[in-house]
Amino acid sequence: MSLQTELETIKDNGLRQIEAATDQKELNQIKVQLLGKKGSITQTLRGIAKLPVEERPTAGSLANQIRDELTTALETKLSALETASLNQKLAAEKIDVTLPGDQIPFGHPHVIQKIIDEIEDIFIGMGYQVLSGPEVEEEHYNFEMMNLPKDHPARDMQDTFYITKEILMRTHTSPMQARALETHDFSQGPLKMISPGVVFRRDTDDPTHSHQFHQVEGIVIDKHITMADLKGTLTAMTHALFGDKFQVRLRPSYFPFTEPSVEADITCMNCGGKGCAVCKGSGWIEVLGAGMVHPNVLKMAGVNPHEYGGFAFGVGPDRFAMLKYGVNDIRDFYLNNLKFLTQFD
Ligand code: FA5
Repeated sequence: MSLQTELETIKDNGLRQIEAATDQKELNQIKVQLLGKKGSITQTLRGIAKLPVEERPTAGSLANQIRDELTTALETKLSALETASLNQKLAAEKIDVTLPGDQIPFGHPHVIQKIIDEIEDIFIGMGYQVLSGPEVEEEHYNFEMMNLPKDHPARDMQDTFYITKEILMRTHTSPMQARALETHDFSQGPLKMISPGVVFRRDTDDPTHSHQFHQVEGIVIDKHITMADLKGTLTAMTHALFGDKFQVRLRPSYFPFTEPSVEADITCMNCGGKGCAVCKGSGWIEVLGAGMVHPNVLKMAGVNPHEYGGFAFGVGPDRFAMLKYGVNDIRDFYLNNLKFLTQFD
C-alpha cells in the first residue's frame, strides 16, 4: 500500500472512530492512538524519510493536512460531548422552584415582652421616656431612697433575695423612680418616665404569684400634678391595652413611697364586671399599685417637694397577660413549654 493510501485509510478510520466516540475518555484514547508519539500518523510520518526525495513534499503535506483534519474533528467532537454532558447534568439537577420549601421555625417575642412593648408604645405616645435599670440593685435605692429606712416594718411586704447586706435582687422597679429623680434636669421640663424590667421576691409560686416577674414603673413629676392626672393616665393605658369598655377603679392602699397610695383595679375580663370565680365575685381585678410620690422620696433625691410633685405607679404585665389571654396560671409563662408559648405568635 502506498503511503498516501495508508494516510487516507488512517484518516477514514480515525474520523469514523471519532464520530462513534461516546465520552471524553474514549475520545482521548482515540486522540492518543492517532496523534500521540506512538500514534498511527506519527508512525506513518516516519516512513516519509524512506520515500524518494521528489515524493516527500507531497506526502509530507498530505500527512499535515490529515493531521489537521483529525485534530479539528477531535476538537469538534470534544466540544459536542462536553455540551451533551453539561445538558445531561443540568437536566439531572433541575429543581422545581414551584415546590413548597422546608418550613424554618422562627422565634418570636415572649408574650410578656409583647405586653411590655405595647405598654411602652402607649407611654412613648404620651411623651414618656423609657429607662432601664439594674436588676441587681443597691439596698439604698430599693428601700432607703423609697422611704423605707432599715428596720421599717413595710420591708416585710416584699421578701427579698439578698446578695450581700447592701446588694440585693430588686424587689420592684420603684428604685428607678429615685434614679430618674436624681439625674433629671427639671430646668428642661417635667420628668415623665417608665421603666420596665424583671423583679424578684421570695414569694411562694402559685397561680397568681411568681418569685420572678415583671413590672413597669411609671413616674410623672412636675408642678400642679394631681391624683386626677394619675387616674386619667391609667385609664388611657387600660383603654389602649384592652378597649374602651374597661374601667379603672382606685382603692386606698399603703406604700411607704406614695401618699396617698392606691391600688388600681380594672374591670374583670372574664365576666365584664358581673362577678365570677376569676375576680372572686367582685367584678374587678387588681393590676397595679400607685399613688402621689411621697415628699420624702423627692427630698432624698434632691427635688424640692414644695415646688414639685407628681404620681407614680407600678404595673404587673404578667397579670395583664393573664387577663388579656385568659391564662389561669402565671407559672405557664415561665415553663418554656413551646406548645403553650407559640399560641401567642
Ligand atoms: C409594688 O411593687 C410597688 N412598687 C408598686 C408601686 C409603684 C406603688 C409606684 C406605688 C407607686 P406591689 O407589691 O403591689 O407594689 O406590686 C405591684 C404589682 O406587681 C401588683 O399589682 C401585681 O400586678 C404585680 N405583682 C406583685 N407581686 C407579684 C408576684 N409575686 N407575681 C406576679 N406579679 C406580682
